Amino acid sequence: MVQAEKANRFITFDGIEGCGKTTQLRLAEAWLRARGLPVLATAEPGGAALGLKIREILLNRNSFRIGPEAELLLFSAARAQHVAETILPALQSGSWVLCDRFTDATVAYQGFGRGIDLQIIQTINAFSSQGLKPALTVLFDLPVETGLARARKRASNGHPEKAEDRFEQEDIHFHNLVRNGYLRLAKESPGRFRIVDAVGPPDEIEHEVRQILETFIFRKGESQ
Ligand code: Z5A
Repeated sequence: MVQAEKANRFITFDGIEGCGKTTQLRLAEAWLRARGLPVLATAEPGGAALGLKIREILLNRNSFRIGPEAELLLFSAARAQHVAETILPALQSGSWVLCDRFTDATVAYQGFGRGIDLQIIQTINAFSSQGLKPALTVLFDLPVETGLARARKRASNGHPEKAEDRFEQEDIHFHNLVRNGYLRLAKESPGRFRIVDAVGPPDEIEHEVRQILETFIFRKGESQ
């Protein structure tokens, strides 16, 4: 297992569809690099060759039927490889790791969204992540209608790889269950979560994210 001090460098960005976390993760990566920190930016599902293959299966709306249990195990298999092959080696080498979604997404989508028993998910999450937990999670929160509208606008703006996927086809009720699930997780772990209001313009949100990272990374004196 990675040393505790190095695991403190594991930061996740999460939230509902279209919340802007991917945009903000890229901005944060560039900002931290410019400040001289070694950074790995990665994403789930994906982040390793196996994960990318599983991602194709999971997100393709034309694919065969995938039930909730199989969906949970596919996300978890992708994570197991991602953690072993990509995240832990980067932490061991002293990098800061910024990860777009992690175990909280499984609790929010497969647990609160699909209704799978949360205890089972916690057990599988602990196994697939080798017990690795984010030291900091930035949760981008906004109404589901706003997030889905952004995702659809992007799909219609020439990003076929982002065309409406299996999750975007779910109804508003499903996405509200997921959003409320994230908010409940944040309430249960206030020391780890920072909630960012994701409704405003990207530059305002970027400013807030920088303040969060500034406090977490630099004021703790852990930048070396
Ligand atoms: N999933 C799961 O069920 N269980 C799991 O364990 C894991 C994942 C790990 C991953 O799909 C799906 O897998 C996800 C949950 C599920 N599905 N859903 N829903 P993905 O990786 O393809 O998609 P995503 O994770 O949902 O993220 P995304 O599509 O990349 O979107 P985003 O990160 O939330 O936002 P974005 O890409 O930064 O921005 C979206 C658009 O909005 C884009 O055109 C931006 O230019 C625009 N944008 C960004 N910020 C703003 C602001 N502030 N104002 C206006 N417009 C903005």
